[in-house]
Amino acid sequence: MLRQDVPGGGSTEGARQRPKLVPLRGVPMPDIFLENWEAVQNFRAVPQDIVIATYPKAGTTWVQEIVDFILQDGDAEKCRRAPLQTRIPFLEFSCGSDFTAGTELLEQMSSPRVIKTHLPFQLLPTTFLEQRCKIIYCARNAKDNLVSYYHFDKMNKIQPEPGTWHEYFQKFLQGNVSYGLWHDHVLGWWAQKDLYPILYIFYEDIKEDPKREIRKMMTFLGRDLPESVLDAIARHTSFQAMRCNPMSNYMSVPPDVFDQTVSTFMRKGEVGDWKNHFTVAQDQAFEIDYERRMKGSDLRFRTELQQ
Ligand code: PPS
Repeated sequence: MLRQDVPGGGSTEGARQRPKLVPLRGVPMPDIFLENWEAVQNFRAVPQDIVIATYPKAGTTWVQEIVDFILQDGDAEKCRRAPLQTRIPFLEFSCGSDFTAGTELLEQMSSPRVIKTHLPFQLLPTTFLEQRCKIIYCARNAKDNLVSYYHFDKMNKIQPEPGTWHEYFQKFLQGNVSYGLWHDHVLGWWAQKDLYPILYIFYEDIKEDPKREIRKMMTFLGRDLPESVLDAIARHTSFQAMRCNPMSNYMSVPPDVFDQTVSTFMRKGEVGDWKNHFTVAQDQAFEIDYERRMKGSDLRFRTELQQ
């Protein structure tokens, strides 16, 4: 297996020790990611770089695939050239010496590079802002985001042990998960969206009308594709299509990293799955906390879509 064919490469042997969370300027981060932090901080962007930024589990993979399709003029064969994690490296990813760090993969790439990050705005290397790189930020409603993150942390061995659903629910509300509080993340990026070339989009909007949102991304990226190509991109990037596509479903990642027998990466892809997880008491606690943390902001989310 090629080193680059798994997130950053890697071996398939041995039991993996889950990382611990360590604060980085107040934001909890997996300790293994911090081993390469100097290279992340010193990363040199160029104006043609395109950044896809998200809180984890907010629709990153979906937007990555859409952006690659736009840049490849809707050519499905070209988008199958490599797994997504190789086509669009994960900036701050680092996982020991047998894995290729995100910064290393990016150094080997030619322009235009597309870069994935989960960093909150205040931790994004300023080079991206200085170079006025285009940034697409995708946000997802907190309830579904939490549910998706819980299932992911169960299967992803390079995340801390999530514990029970009840324990994870508390951790999420306390911001005691990788990348910290969801609320700080979405608000932090929202506050900057008019100061830099940032397109702020929502998972629920893509779900509601994929073609409309694909067109929005295309226009933001300065491309112009015919309607028939937009239709094809919407088809190729549907949940069903991406779930069956080995270049986008992360099945190329060895099971000691992503144990997809526990939960598949492409799990449900729905709006409103939180209703199958939240108890009434949890929902009440969540709403009280949400109101307090989001107070004063005009940022609005939808936790369900009209049928
Ligand atoms: S990661 O690990 O942070 O990059 O994960 P991320 O890609 O942000 O989020 C994964 C969730 O997005 C869902 N997903 C999709 N939903 C709808 N349509 C498409 N095409 C799609 N691709 C990925 C994926 O299923 C995860 O959500 P859940 O709710 O867990 O299913």
